[in-house]
Amino acid sequence: MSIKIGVIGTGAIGADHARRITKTLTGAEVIALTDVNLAQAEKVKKDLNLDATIYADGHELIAKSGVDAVLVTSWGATHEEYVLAAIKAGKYVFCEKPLATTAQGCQNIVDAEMSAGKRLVQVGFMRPYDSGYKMLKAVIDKGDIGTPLMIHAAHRNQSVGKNYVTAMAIHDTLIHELDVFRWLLDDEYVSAQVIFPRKTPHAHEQLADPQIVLLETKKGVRIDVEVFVNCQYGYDIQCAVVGEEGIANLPEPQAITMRKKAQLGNELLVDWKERFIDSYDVELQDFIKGVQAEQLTGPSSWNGLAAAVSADACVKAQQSGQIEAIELPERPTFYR
Ligand code: NAI
Ligand code: ISE
Repeated sequence: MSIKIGVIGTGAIGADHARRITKTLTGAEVIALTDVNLAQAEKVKKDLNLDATIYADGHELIAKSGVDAVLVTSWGATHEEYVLAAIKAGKYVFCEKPLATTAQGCQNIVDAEMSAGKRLVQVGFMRPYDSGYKMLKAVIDKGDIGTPLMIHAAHRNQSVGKNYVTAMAIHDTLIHELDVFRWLLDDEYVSAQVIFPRKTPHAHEQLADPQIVLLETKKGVRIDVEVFVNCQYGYDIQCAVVGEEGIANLPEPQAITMRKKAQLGNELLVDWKERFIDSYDVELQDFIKGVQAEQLTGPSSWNGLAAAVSADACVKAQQSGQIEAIELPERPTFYR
C-alpha cells in the first residue's frame, strides 16, 4: 500500500524530504503540501512535478481524509500544535527536531500519544540511522574500548543567518548530540554547564559563538561538545569516545585524497543535507515502513522529551553560568 503523505512546511528540509519520498524511497507519495509561504509550496510541487493539493494551512491538510500520514517540517515553534492535531486525528506523524521547543510542549505530546493508546509520532533524529554512528555504537557495545569514560565532540557549521541566536545553539544544533549520546551510551544526563570562549568576529551581536557544553551522565561519563556555527571552513561533526582501553572515533565522510599543487588533502562538506543524506533516507524509509506495518519503531516522543528536558537545562546553564541539574521524569512503560 502506498502511504499518502502531507508535508507541512516546504522549506529546506521539507522540500528535501518531499524529494526523497518522491525520487528515492519506496512505499509512499506526497499528495498534499502547505507552507505559510504558499509560493514556496507551489515551487516544490512544480520542481518535483507532484500530483499534490496545496492547502491554505496545516490544520486543513491534517484533517483531509486522503492524507494517511503527516510530515511536520515547519519552524520548530509550530511543531507542537501540528503534532497534537495529527494525534487527535489519529494520523501518523513524522516531526522534524525539535519535537517542541519546550519540555512542557514535548510532555503535552507524550500525554496525548499515550491517551491515543498507540505510537503515532516519530521524531526526526537521524543520527542513530547514520552508518558511522552505528559502527561507533557497535564498537562500544562489544566492549572493544572498555567502559566509556569521556566523549569529546564538535558540531560545526560553516555559518548561520542573523535569526540564529545563542539559545539556538542548544535547541537547534546541540539537540542532535543530546539525542545521539543517550543512545550511544545507553545512559541519561544528570547535569549541564555551558562555557563561552572568546567570541569569533564572524558571529553577529545576538549570538555567542563558539560555545562549549559540558555534560555529565548518570554512569559518570563526562562529555564536552564544542558548538561552533560560524567556523567558516565547512560542516564538521566530530565524536571521539574515550574508553578504559582505547578511543573510538566517528568515521569521517568518504572523500578522495588528492595530491595537487604541492598539497595533500581532501574536500570537506559544507552542507548538513549532504553530510547525513543516507541517514535521512533510512529514517524516512523506516517511518514509511512503520506506518505500513502500523508500528513505529524509530525515535519516539519520549526521545523528543528527553532531548528537550536536557536542552532546557543547557539554556538555563547558558544564562546562569552555573552547573544545572537535568532531571528526566520516569520513563512510562508505553515507551520502553
Ligand atoms: P526553513 O526555514 O528552510 O523551512 C521552514 C518552512 O516552514 C518555511 O518555508 C516556512 O515558510 C514554513 N513554515 C513556517 N511556519 C509554518 C507554519 N505555521 N505552517 C506551515 N509552514 C510554515 O527551515 P528548515 O531548515 O527546513 O527547518 C525546518 C525544521 O526542520 C526545523 O525544525 C529544523 O530544526 C529542522 N531541521 C532538521 C534538520 C535535521 O538535520 N534533522 C536539518 C535542518 C532543519
Ligand atoms: C540544523 O537545523 C540541523 O538540524 C542540522 O543538522 C544541524 O547541523 C544545524 O546545526 C542546524 O542548524
